[in-house]
Amino acid sequence: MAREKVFSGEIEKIEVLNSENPEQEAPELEEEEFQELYRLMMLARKFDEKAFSLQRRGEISTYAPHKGQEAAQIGAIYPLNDEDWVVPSFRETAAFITRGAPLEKIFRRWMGDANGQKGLAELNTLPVSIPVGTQNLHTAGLGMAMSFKEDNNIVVGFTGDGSTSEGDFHEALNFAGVYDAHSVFFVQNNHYAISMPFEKQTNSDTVAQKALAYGIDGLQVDGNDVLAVIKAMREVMDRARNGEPTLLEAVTYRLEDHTTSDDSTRYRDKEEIESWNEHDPLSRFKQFLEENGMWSDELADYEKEAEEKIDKAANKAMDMDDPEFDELFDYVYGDMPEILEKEKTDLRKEVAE
Ligand SMILES: Cc1ncc(C[n+]2csc(CCOP(=O)(O)OP(=O)(O)O)c2C)c(N)n1
Repeated sequence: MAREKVFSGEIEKIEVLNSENPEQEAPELEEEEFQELYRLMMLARKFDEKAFSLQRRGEISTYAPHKGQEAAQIGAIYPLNDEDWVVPSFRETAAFITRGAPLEKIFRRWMGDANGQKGLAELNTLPVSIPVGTQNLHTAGLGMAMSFKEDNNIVVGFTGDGSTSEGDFHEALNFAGVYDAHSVFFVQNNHYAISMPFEKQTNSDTVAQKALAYGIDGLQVDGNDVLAVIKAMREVMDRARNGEPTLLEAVTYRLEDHTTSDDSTRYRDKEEIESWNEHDPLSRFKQFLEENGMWSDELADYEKEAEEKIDKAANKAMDMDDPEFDELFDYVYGDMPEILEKEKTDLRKEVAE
């Protein structure tokens, strides 16, 4: 019986900070850019803390924290051009901040006001997708359009490890490969889909290797290392601009509960969280700045400044009038069914009261 090897593949991982491999260097950035990255990470962390407390006070009904995932999200957005597109899922607050969405609007969205999503088109950013994995089709579709138009732009779409078990994810990767989409599928593997650990989610060792089945590139990166993420992004963006899509897996960890409605102590132990706290993306990056002579008194003071900025934005959001609810109903059907029309009227009445 004749037998020959018809396929083989491997997946590489990019790391920069605390790497034992001295050959791995930081991406080329100006000193101010390194410092700006730290400020963005601190601002995103403070947003998270504030949103949590607003939820506890009843100003926000549910919030999905990103603590621990700042490096992944900020590193994915930072290297993009304004003309590139961003497709978020639901945990991407740090990404929205980096893309330049006004803080008060982000708060407003978490408060349930559709006005919080207005104006995103100017930032070439799609609205949040809550149904898990569906946004991967948007990432594929936008990337295919870029390929058909033969332009030089790319799209970065966020998705979680849990979403990689959804059919949409696989359809998206398949189409992206077949049509040379300018797409980067950015998976934040934060180790859990609510209470489902990664080991039970899939029998694959990595998410990135799933790319190989679709004939696209797969790469893994330390997602708690903002410099590694920027390096990986620069590499895969260059390829995506030329019609070579990538599945980029950022290995990270959700340091908080899944949402404010979750209690993660019921499915993971303290030791695990503590061990990931030691890889906190903020403290790792701070250490890098200190070791490379880029830490300053101003940066040390920024924590307070960030808190003030966030408080101001939250107050502004709470002062805003006229929340938009109609759009919850308006774009679901071409012709709105009666039952939905009634729900819309009822909600309007309830809100007015
Ligand atoms: C289609 C669909 N099924 C189930 C849910 C409920 N749900 C919300 S988040 C979530 C887990 C998603 O996990 P992952 O993709 O790893 O993203 P993470 O929450 O970790 O950021 C689930 C099952 C949903 N929103 N949509």
